[in-house]
Amino acid sequence: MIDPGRFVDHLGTLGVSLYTGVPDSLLKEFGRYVMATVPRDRHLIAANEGGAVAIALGHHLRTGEVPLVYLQNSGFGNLINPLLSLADPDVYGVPMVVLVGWRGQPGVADEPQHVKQGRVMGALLEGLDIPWAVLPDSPVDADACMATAVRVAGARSSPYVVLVEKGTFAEARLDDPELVPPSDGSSPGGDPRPRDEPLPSREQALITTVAAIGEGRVIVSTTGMLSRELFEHRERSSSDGSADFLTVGGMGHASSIAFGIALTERDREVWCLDGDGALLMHLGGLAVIADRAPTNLLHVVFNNGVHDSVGGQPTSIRAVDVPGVARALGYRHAERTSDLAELPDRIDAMRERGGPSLLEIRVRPGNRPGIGRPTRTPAESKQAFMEAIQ
Ligand SMILES: Cc1ncc(C[n+]2csc(CCOP(=O)(O)OP(=O)(O)O)c2C)c(N)n1
Repeated sequence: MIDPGRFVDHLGTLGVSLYTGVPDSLLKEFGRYVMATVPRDRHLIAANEGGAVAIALGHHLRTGEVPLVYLQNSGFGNLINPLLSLADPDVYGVPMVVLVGWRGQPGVADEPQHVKQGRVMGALLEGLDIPWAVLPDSPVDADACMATAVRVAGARSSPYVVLVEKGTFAEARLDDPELVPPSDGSSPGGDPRPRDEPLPSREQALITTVAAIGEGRVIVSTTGMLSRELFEHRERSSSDGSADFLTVGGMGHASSIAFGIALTERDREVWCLDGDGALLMHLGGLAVIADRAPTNLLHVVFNNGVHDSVGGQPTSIRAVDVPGVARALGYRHAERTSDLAELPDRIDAMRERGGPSLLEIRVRPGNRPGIGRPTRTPAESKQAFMEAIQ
């Protein structure tokens, strides 16, 4: 296993001076070390993976240095566009190392949404004509691998992808007094919320919301823990979850999926249950929703300020007025609460006024350990969903 501290320190000696990406559970310990030690202006959590490539590209244009982009392979599709049409040696030729958490690696059990992406990674990289390697899990070999990655990226003026298998990184040791704190004295990691604001958990807020929404409505839930909590809640309470569409992959697209349904589902409410990281990832979709203004589209954002599902890394939502953004993009109504007691009334008000309408619920980061995972296959869930909403 590799000590994240050793790994990041070594990257520093290789001249890597900027880190940007979207967090991944396989890279959680690497990310924890980066968050704790790299100054805020040298570590940016991007809204989506393509944005990370663009930030890295801009950094290179200004400094000539080799930046590092990190992500989970689910997000690889998001970065192919700027990678091929900007950074590639056939276009501008911009060196960068791209560290990719390899979910769904063949031979390693994983959830259905990761299996195909994991299986095609090698072939995909070959097809894209991008040099790549798998990070060895011995520290010395890993150092050599990263030295090659930085050298080849620089020599070819090209991105270089390094795939990271499950269990490669050991726990980050952050109690070392030698650790350099971020230069402005603030840690970008951790819970970004004021400590004195009492907030419900996402799971409590979700259960209260679903009860207030009631039976017979269409629900589209976002990627990550929230969909698992919804699934588990349905199982536990024996309530029918057939009209729930769990967006297990495609992070950031739950609201557009709900929109696609709402466009031809005029008689039934369509509820999107979203996360703040997901909302930011493809925020432009809200303008498209607002432009057509389906009155049955009702959007609830569970805002914990972090990418809770992959380790709790902060999103950039902290200073964002979410209802204000929704209204500015054309939603007819948008509000905020963190009070579960008033949630039923808020939900009723949304349906009475009609959509597109957004409710931001402020919740605290964190989840209960051991939350269940969908037991039906995605294909079975799709079938049940389509039958339920006919
Ligand atoms: C395109 C893409 N990028 C990254 C991921 C990995 N991932 C899964 S859930 C998640 C965090 C979601 O954060 P948020 O929407 O704020 O919801 P929370 O987990 O905090 O409830 C991430 C980064 C993914 N599945 N797809």
